[in-house]
Amino acid sequence: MSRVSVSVGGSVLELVRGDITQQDTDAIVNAANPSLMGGGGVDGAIHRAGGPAILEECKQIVRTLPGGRLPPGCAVITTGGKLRSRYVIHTVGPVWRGGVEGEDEVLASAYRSSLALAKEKGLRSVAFPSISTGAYGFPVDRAARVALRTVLDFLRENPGTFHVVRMVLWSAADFETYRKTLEELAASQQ
Ligand code: AR6
Repeated sequence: MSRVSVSVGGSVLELVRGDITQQDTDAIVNAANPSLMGGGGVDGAIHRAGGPAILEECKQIVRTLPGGRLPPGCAVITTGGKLRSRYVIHTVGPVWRGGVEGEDEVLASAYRSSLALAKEKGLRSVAFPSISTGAYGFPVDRAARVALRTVLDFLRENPGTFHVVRMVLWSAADFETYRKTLEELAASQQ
C-alpha cells in the first residue's frame, strides 16, 4: 500500500508515493536553492512541468530579497503556472554538514515557514517533497522525524487550518521510512 493517513487537529496528514508535480493540492512545495533560479531534482521537475511563468515570478521575488538570496529555512510563494496546483511555495532546506550545524532546526523551519505562508494565503491543502534528502544529503530517517514532527505540531497548533497536508515520497524506500516514522511518532504520542 503506498498511501497512509492520520487525522490531526481536524486535518489529515497523508503520506503517498508519487510525483510532486502531479499533485492537485492548492500548493506544492519546492525544495529550492537560495538563488530561486531552478536546479535539479524536485526543483527542476517543478519548473519543467509548470513552465516559464514560475521562473519569471522567482526573478521578481529575488530582486526584493536582501543579497538576492532566500535564506535556508525561509519560504516564498509564486503561482503554479501550468501545474494542477494554483501555487508553488519555494523553500530552502539545509545542506547536510554532519548534523552539528543546526540542520534539524533549519529543516523544521523550512516546513514551518511553508505551512505558515500557506495558512496566510488561506490555502487548504499543501503537498511537500522530502526536503533536503536528495542533492543536499540530509539522511532520510532523520529528515523524516523532523518533517513529520514539525507538520504534526503545526496541525495541532492550527486546528482546522488545512484540509490535507501531504508528504509525497519519490522512492519506495523513502515512503517506507516516512511510514515507519509516522507510526513511531503516533505510538509515542498516545
Ligand atoms: N516528486 C517528488 N519527489 C521527488 C521528485 C518528484 N518529481 N524528484 C525528486 N524527488 P532534491 P534537496 C525527491 O535533490 O535535497 C536542487 O538542485 C528526491 O528523490 O530535489 O532539498 C535545488 O535547486 C529526494 O528524496 O532536493 C537545490 O540546489 C527529494 O525529492 C537542491 O537540489 C529531495 O531531493 C536541493 O536539494
